[in-house]
Amino acid sequence: MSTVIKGGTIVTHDLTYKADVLIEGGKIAAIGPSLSGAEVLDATGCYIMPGGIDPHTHLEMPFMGTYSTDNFESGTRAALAGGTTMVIDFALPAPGQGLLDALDMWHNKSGRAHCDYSYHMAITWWGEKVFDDMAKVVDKGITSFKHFLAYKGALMVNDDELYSSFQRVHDLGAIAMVHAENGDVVAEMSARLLAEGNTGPEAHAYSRPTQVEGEATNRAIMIADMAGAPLYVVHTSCEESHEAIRRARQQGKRVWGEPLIQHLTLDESEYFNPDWDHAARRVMSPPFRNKMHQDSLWAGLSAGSLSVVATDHCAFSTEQKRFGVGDFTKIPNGTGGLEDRMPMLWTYGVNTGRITMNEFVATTSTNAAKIFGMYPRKGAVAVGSDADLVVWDPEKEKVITAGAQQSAIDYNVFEGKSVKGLPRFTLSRGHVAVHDGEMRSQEGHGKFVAREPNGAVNRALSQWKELTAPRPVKRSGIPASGV
Ligand code: DUC
Ligand code: ZN
Ligand code: ZN
Ligand code: ZN
Repeated sequence: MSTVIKGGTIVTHDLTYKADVLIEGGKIAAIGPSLSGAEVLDATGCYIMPGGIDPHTHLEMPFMGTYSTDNFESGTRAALAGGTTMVIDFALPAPGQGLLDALDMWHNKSGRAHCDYSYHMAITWWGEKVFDDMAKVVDKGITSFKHFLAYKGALMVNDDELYSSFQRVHDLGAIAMVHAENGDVVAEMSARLLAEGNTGPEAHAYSRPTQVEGEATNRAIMIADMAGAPLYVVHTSCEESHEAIRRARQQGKRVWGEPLIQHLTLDESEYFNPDWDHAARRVMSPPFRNKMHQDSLWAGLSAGSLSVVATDHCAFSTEQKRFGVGDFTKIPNGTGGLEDRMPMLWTYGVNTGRITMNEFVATTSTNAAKIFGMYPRKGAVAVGSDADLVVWDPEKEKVITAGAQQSAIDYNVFEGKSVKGLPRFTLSRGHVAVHDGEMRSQEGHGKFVAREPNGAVNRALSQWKELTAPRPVKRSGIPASGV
């Protein structure tokens, strides 16, 4: 069956123009004036954009003694409701577990997905088995490897492991990713805060000041540079981290930064709410920051020094958050946002004039597709691309409430916020998954997307690697003076 989207204005990362879009077999078959098809979707007054790609989610993630509540079923349903048509989740091997085993576990979870998905592979321990498995994982289309510099004693890797893994990433033509917080310092600060009787959720923010993020970002960039690996820094939340990324990019290094919609629109005052549940529900790492840092992130999106807006969607119920009553270090870290990312960014970014519509498309979709090796199959409105599209109504409004959301948790960190700009239609490979807020998505419709290694950007980040590559020195004899 063919579908035509008529009467809208196409918005891509670089172009804005009026045209119809014809879809056949789940792909874009034609773009032009006066197209016809069996099913007609009216896009009058709307923008036709690539569906969103959220390259940072944790669905049904085993973490801090529990599992994040949104799984691939509810999480991808929430994604589609908000205009996002693809997620990239993180496969997390347990210590000692092989990467292919972990991959199987994630494939078992994702069968119920409503939209397409892929994974990044986390490197949570180091050894010969991991080294070998990394090549097999790349062959299966997983071309990005995530490293945690935080969560000491759990997910954290040390610098020697980080350097070894980054070298392997370079050799495989893959991309390194990093959660940049200094886990040793966070552990020390947390212990001290608890010992001093600071047990509430606000102490979570005190335990992770911006310096721990700035230090780890700088460190990861330098180690990636020595290994010659391109580096994607997840959840950049503050100026210190942004500054390191900005500087690296100016130097020609292949480094990308990813602010989250939560950090762009919610600030640290959330942790000082007298309601314990309110504050604990917003505990995530890194924590929310002050306005100065928020301004830095917004500036980075328009300047191009920050590339992708994601969510780190990792949703825990209030009941799960209460594991941390009396000890903030036991509050499961994570917040939701999949359904709200695009409406919130449109409302607070495009409607305020902070970013353009084209920058909106770049940062919610196209840049992620390019960085993670699936452009133009995803992230594009182009003939031959998957028909993962959102028909965006800039006049449609709503107030965000937990009661009306797709996510399975019992609250929403954006509760009460008004948004203007919502999907009229969300299409997953040509299938109408959402029509004016009404869900028509299908459980199990989502497919795994294998990704390409990113050869074009897989170069040593600077001259450093070439200059320091070991070269045996030929000497003619032992100096007489013994120098
Ligand atoms: N941060 C969170 O808040 N949750 C999941 C993992 C992470 O890094
Ligand atoms: Zn993280
Ligand atoms: Zn994360
Ligand atoms: Zn259909």
